[in-house]
Amino acid sequence: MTFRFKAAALGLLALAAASPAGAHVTADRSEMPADSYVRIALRVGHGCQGAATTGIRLTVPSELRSARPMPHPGWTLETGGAEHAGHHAGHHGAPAPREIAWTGGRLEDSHFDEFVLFVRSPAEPGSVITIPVVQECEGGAVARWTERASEPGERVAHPAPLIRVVAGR
Ligand SMILES: [Cu+2]
Repeated sequence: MTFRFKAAALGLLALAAASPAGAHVTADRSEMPADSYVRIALRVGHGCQGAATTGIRLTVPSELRSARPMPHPGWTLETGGAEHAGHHAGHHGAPAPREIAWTGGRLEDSHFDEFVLFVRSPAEPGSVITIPVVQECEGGAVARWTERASEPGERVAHPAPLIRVVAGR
């Protein structure tokens, strides 16, 4: 990793930390230890410009060596595209899904909820993982939390949840 990229990543984390609590779709942690099994909750702080949330779809970053979604009462859980099976087989040989979706529920715009993953982090510290999330809402509205700033201090309208991989214990 180049210094420039590291600096950009640090700037991103500063931005993520500065966003107001409950805003957007964010991760409940800004760091995770390398080479560990880690729980990540994706926090949904509001709907799509007033519309209730009816679906959360995420792309599992290829850096994660496994990812298990927690079922969410009242929502249908689907996983797809076990693309990493060749390189990153999960525990007991189960492949990591490429995509995870919770759909068919209803989360009011004024309410808050968390959608939980249990993942195996990358073997080495130093990177920043992006988890792109698409939020679907009533009436066909969609919010894509998939952007990542390319320069320190750059503001993006719809940032993806970010987690820095740090040295393990
Ligand atoms: Cu927001």
